Amino acid sequence: MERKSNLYAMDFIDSDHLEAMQLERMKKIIRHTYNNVEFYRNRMKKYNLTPDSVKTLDDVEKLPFMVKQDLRDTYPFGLLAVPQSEVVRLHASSGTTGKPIVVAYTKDDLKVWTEVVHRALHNCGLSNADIVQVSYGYGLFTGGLGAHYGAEDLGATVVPTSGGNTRRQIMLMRDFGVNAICCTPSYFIHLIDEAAKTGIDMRELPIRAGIFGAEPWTAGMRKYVEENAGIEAFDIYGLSEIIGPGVAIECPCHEGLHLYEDHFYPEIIDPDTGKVLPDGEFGELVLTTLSKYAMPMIRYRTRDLTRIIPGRCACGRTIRRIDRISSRSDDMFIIRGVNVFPSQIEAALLSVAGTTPNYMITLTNDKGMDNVAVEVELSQEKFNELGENQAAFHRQVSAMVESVTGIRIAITLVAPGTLPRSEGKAKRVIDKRVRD
Ligand code: DLL
Repeated sequence: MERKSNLYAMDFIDSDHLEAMQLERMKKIIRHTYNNVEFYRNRMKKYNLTPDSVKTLDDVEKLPFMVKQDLRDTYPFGLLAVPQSEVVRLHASSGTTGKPIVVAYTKDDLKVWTEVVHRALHNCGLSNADIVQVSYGYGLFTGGLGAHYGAEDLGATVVPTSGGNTRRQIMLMRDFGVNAICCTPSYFIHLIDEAAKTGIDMRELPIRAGIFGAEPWTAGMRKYVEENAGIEAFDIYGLSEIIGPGVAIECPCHEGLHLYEDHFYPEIIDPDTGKVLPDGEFGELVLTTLSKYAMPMIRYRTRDLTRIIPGRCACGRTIRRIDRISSRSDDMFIIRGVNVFPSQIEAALLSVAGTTPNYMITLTNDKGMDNVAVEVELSQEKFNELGENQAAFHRQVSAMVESVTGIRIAITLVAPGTLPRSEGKAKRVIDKRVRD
């Protein structure tokens, strides 16, 4: 009981105490990383920095950024800051070249992760009285296990369905009287549609909350799920590099996402210049992990665009809020919770002989759910060879794209010379998504 009230009290900490805690943790994690990660030490040296260069929180601005490419360059364990014997868990998320990026956790790191997800779910009004279905994928993706341990720590009854097998998910929701679900917003829309097909109206089930994240979603989508399922939808944010889900979450005021600043130090920068921007201005979110020791991230550029919302939330929590994340400053897009880079699609297409580098990716959205379609030109030879009999080749290309990206993508094979050519940089992605 006491642990719990201390835990929740952190959300209401006054800013002096918070900053003192952040600085102490910041200094410790920088020293730890400097001492244990050669890659990071070399980078600091390049800028004539040592751990002693950081004496105040503002000094953090002197430190170099870390980026996703750093994780790729050091794949798989080059950023480990503890001996492998202290690592108890690995997760991974998809990368541009087929190689994932890998993240590692010590036992204590997992406790931090569990704590933030526990706080996040409590923040949404959930408690040990609730039955929580976790339909984020379990496995290398951080969604499933991250939500799972946090919900268990809260004392909720967890139904670990993972993703997929949609009809069974609906049956269990109904039979177990599930009150809350954790999944991607696009999967929840699919659940609503499938339920309707079997004659089940979600509004009549006991489910009252959805903890949705892992991909951008809009106000329109919120309205749709709230109306069609009779639930309250909460936006949860996170990324593997930082910890997984639980970096930030909405409270019942739904005026932005409270960021767990005692564990993740946020900055907003101008993505072009790298300059730190004041609260209220939109830019790229940069995070420093203050209490994660296996693979700390120092000034990690998330590529997610948002702002720190100035002022205090009506719920009384003092930890600051970020705005809903609506877009990214790189070309990664997220389809059904899966991170996809155009270069992955390109690599998959070109690994099948008979396709050409002339392809076009089109992103659309429907009911707030993102979709991707790909057109690719065949080589003249292949085109002639196949004639009307494209089906088998089409299956081959589709299977390759699915195996590289992890999602099924609609592929259209087109005749040579069909797609528009560009005189400058090729425009490979047409984004027709409507954002509200
Ligand atoms: O998606 C972790 C997660 C799991 C978050 C479950 C929330 C719920 P990654 O696969 O590494 O980790 O993808 C991280 O997903 O940089 C954002 O671009 C995007 N993202 C995550 N949550 C949200 C959100 C997980 N609520 C990347 N809104 C991040 C918008 C989000 N984008």
